[in-house]
Amino acid sequence: MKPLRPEIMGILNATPDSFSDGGMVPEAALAARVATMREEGADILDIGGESTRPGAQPVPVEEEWRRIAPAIEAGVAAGAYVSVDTRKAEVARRALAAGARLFNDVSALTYDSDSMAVARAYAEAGGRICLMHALGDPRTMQDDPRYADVVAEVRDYLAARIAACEAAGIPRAALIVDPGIGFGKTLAHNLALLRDLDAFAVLDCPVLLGASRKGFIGTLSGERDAARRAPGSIAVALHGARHGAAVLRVHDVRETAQALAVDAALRGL
Ligand code: HH2
Repeated sequence: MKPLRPEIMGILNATPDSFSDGGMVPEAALAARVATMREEGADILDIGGESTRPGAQPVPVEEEWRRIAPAIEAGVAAGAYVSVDTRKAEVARRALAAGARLFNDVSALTYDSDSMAVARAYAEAGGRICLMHALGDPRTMQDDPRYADVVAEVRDYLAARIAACEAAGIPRAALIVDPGIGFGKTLAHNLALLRDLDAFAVLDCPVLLGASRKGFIGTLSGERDAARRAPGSIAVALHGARHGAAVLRVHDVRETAQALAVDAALRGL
C-alpha cells in the first residue's frame, strides 16, 4: 500500500570541513545539526562522504569512512533512521555495524563485488537498500547520455537489479528503487522520468526521488547558485508526492515538510 505522504530523507553533508562552523566543537555541531534536521521533519538522515556530482573523483575507503563515521554515530545516538550514501561495500558494512539501516547505493550494487553480500546483511538486520539507476560513472556520466526510451530503459534496469537482489536472497520488501535524476541524463531525460514517474509503480517497490537542488532545476529556472534552488526543488517534490514517490531526498527539510503538509491537505489526505 502506498504511504499517504512520502518520507523525507534529509541530506546530511559530511565533507571534512563542514562541521567546524559557529565556533562549536565538531561533535556538538554534528549533534545540533542532526537534532535540527529531525525537528524540521526528516524521517531519514542520508549521510555520504563521496560526492557523486558530475565530474567528481572517487574517494578511498578510509577517507570516506573518516568523513562520515562521526555523522553516522551522531545520527544513531540521537535515535535517527540513518542511511549511508555509498558505492563501497566496506563503507556500507561499517555503517551497518555503527547502526545505519539503509544502504543507499547510486550504483545499484554494481560498483563493488561485495555489495550484494552487504546488502543482504542490511536486509537481515531489518534494513533497506536503495537501488538507483545511473548511466556510467559520475566522472563521465554527463558526456552525451543517450537512450531510445529513457523511461522504459531505466525501469527495465531497475527490474533487473531487483531480480538480481531476489536471486541473492534479498526480499523485495527490503528494496527501494530510484530513477537517478541527473545521473547520466539530459534535461529532456530528467523531465521524461519525472512526467512518467507513475510508470515505476509496476516494479512494486517504493520509489525514491532525489532531485533536490540538481542542475536541471538551475537550467529550468536560470538559478546558478544551487543553494538558492529550494523553490524549484519543492516544485519537484510536490510533483513526486502526487506521482507515487515514497521517499524524497532533500536538502531543504523544513520547507519541503511544510509544502508536503499543505499539499496533502489540498488533496484531502
Ligand atoms: N543524488 C545524489 C546523491 N545520492 N542517492 C539517491 N538514492 N538518489 C539521488 O538522486 C542521489 C543520491 C547527488 O549527490 P551530490 O550531487 O553529490 O550532492 P548532494 O549529496 O548534496 O545531493
